[in-house]
Amino acid sequence: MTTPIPTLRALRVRPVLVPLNRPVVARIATMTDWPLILIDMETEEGVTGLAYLEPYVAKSMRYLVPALEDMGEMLRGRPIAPLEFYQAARKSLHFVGYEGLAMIAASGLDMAAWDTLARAADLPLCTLLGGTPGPVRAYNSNGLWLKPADEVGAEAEELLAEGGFSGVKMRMGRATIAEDIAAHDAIRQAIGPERALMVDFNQALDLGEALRRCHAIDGLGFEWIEEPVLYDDFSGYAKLAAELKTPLQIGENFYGPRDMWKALTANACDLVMPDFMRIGGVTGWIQSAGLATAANVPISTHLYPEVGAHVMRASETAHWLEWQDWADEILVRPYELRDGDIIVPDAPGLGLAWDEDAVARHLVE
Ligand code: SMN
Ligand code: MG
Repeated sequence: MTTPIPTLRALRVRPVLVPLNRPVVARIATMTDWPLILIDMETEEGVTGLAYLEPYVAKSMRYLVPALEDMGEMLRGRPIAPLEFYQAARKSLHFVGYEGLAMIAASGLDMAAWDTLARAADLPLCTLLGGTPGPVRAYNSNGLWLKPADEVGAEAEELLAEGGFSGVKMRMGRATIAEDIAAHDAIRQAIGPERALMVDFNQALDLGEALRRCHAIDGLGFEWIEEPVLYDDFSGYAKLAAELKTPLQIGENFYGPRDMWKALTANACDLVMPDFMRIGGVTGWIQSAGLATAANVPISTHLYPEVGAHVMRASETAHWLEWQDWADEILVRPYELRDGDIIVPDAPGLGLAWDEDAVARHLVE
């Protein structure tokens, strides 16, 4: 062996809570702050890998932080091997849940392990995965929550201008279809006919209402319709996918690649967008990207734009990266945006560094 693989010494795990510039107002929840769990994977050799989790619910950090610390303890002294760590982490908690919090903790460990390995190899993560650093097409998902129609046009223009984006995502699920369509009309008026517009219902509807609303918006030229019904109602999704012209998008609530396989074999969607803390980190993503390639289904990312940018450079059916800036507050150098693309930096690993002053300000004691 020519390159020594570093050995895990300890995991440092810190919960922080950062303010959101534009509060999340969706049918699923309203959020003004955003929890982040910072994971530093320290090795005996001095290389430290960094990753974060964003588990939505601040209180959940009280359970996830000790779970991660236990995983670090369990793996202490072992050479950094992301797949083996992922399997050991999942096995350690499978009696109390193969999905949910257990999977989220394993995913955080996995992302840190991949960053550590890539830093030790002195390669960008995407290079280690078979790709190259470079641009990834992104849409801005940083707003257009459930606001009145007279407020969303100006916000859509702002969102496009934040990075020269060629796409934005709006949310639907207002009290009436008429209000949802009025919001769409205002946004389309503001962004013009060429830009991609995605719509996310955040699981707001029952199947009857989803059939009504999705048919009502089916001719509006949306890039995709996302999660109109409960995330695991694959038979409902199969019915919607069969009826609609607009591509149906799901996947942020797939817990592991097997969920994606079930959705694809049930014809429950046209597009997939796994989330890194639920799909199983980088390991789960790469396995899922293989499924998407085999099924010839476009794959997009959900949250985690930095990890997303790397894996998209190594995914054959890469579609759209979801961009938001929710972790920027604690990052020294958020990734650059150029003409609607996010740029993967030519730096070892993910190339992240914590802004320790900001971390100290937002640390949850
Ligand atoms: C979403 C993400 C994070 C918080 C609320 C809603 C949404 C998305 O489902 O796809 O961005
Ligand atoms: Mg969504």
